[in-house]
Order: sequence, then structure tokens, then C-alpha cells
Amino acid sequence: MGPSFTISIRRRGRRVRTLRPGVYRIRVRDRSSLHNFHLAGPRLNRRTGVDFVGQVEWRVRLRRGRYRYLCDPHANAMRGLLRVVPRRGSREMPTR
Ligand SMILES: [Cu+2]
Repeated sequence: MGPSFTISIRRRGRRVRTLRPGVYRIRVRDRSSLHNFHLAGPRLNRRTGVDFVGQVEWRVRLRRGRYRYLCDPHANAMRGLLRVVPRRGSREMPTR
């Protein structure tokens, strides 16, 4: 995210909107002390501090459902949605 008012989740340079359930390493790059990165969804709620500048790596398990990510101080402008969906045809049952 940042240094301007941008936030995204990318994989190999491309914006990610859907992922399969599983364990992922997310490298959070926060380039401004004005912003933070907050990821919330099924059984996950993690954020960096607004003051924090730098890079941190999270290991997260993403489960079927919708995850929101945002910058807390600028949530109206800096937000995104990540859908975690099983592979088509998968027998995985919905989890609540
Ligand atoms: Cu921000």
C-alpha cells in the first residue's frame, strides 16, 4: 500500500480478487506512516499499526468466504475485497 492512497493484494504483479482456501504467506508492504493494512474475514483479523512503515510477512489460513482488506484511517477510499472459493466442482462443504 501507499505511499499514495492505494491498497491492493497482488500475486506475481497482478491484483488478486479470488483465491482458493489454504495457507498463504502475505507480504505486507506499508510505505507510509499514514496508512495501515487490515485484513479481516472468516476467523482472521490482522492489521499492521498505522505508524508502521516497512515490510512484514504474515502466514494466514484463508477459508471459504469473503475477506475485506482496508486501511483503517482511510477505509472509504482504501479498501478491497478478496473472495476465497473452493475449486469448481470441489466437494468441500461450506464452513460457518
Ligand atoms: Cu490509508
